Amino acid sequence: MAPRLITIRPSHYNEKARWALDRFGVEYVEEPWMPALHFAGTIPPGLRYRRGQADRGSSRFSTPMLVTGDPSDPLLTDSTEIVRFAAAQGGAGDSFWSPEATVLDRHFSGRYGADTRRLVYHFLLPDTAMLAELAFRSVSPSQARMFVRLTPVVRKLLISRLKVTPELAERARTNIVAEFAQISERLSDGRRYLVGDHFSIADLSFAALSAIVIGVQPEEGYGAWLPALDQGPPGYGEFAKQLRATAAGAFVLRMFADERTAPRTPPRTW
Ligand SMILES: N[C@@H](CCC(=O)N[C@@H](CS)C(=O)NCC(=O)O)C(=O)O
Repeated sequence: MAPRLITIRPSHYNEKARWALDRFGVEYVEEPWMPALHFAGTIPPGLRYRRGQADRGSSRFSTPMLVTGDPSDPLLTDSTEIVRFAAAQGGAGDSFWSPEATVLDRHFSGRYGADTRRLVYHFLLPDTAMLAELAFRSVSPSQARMFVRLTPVVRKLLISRLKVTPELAERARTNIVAEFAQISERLSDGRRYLVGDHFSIADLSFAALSAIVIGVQPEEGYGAWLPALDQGPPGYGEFAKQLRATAAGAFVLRMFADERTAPRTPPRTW
């Protein structure tokens, strides 16, 4: 049986895993969820295989989770672990995991990924109609209807769990702008990739974890649906355009255009 990838469909950590599985040609079946409802998908394998670890920004039952079907390593519960699994299957060379690229991945997957998520939640959570569209474009109609009914509760839960306050969202915005300035500076010598002259985990990680603040569209390569820049709440589109105008923003879009193999499960039409 093909591995099962349990996701919060629009999430950037999930895009990181999906990108690697698609790129390295691993067959899998995605089981998409909306936030909070994902526990119905992740708790059974998490308990069964006694895996999963909470960290500052996620629970023990966070996504992505990959049920591999391999008795020696049946459940992978972290995006970088899933990239490792995919890269090993696809025979990625050592340059994909150079020490420098690995350190950058750890950095992007830590506070940076939490900052991009917090800011996007800050933009989107007040917009009930947008959340409904996101649900119907991400998961089955019955799950989306349940998400719509539960939106007030899920919104409260996310705000308190992920500390989506105006002050911390503002701090996240400042951090993201600083990160983009640093990456733009790194690219200013004309290099095509963040480390060396090959695509590595650093490029994949930075592009995937930045995609939600840049609003990368499915036709630009994102493996799920995100609101269009002129459709989402104003702050979302304006900030995305500001970032797209930087060298780091152009780099993210180029990584999706050149290095993102088509996703196995295309985004839904509504
Ligand atoms: N370190 C984890 C973080 C993943 C993460 O934060 N996942 C979020 C989606 S954006 C999640 O599933 N949150 C729900 C939860 O923690 O239960 C990874 O890289 O896989």
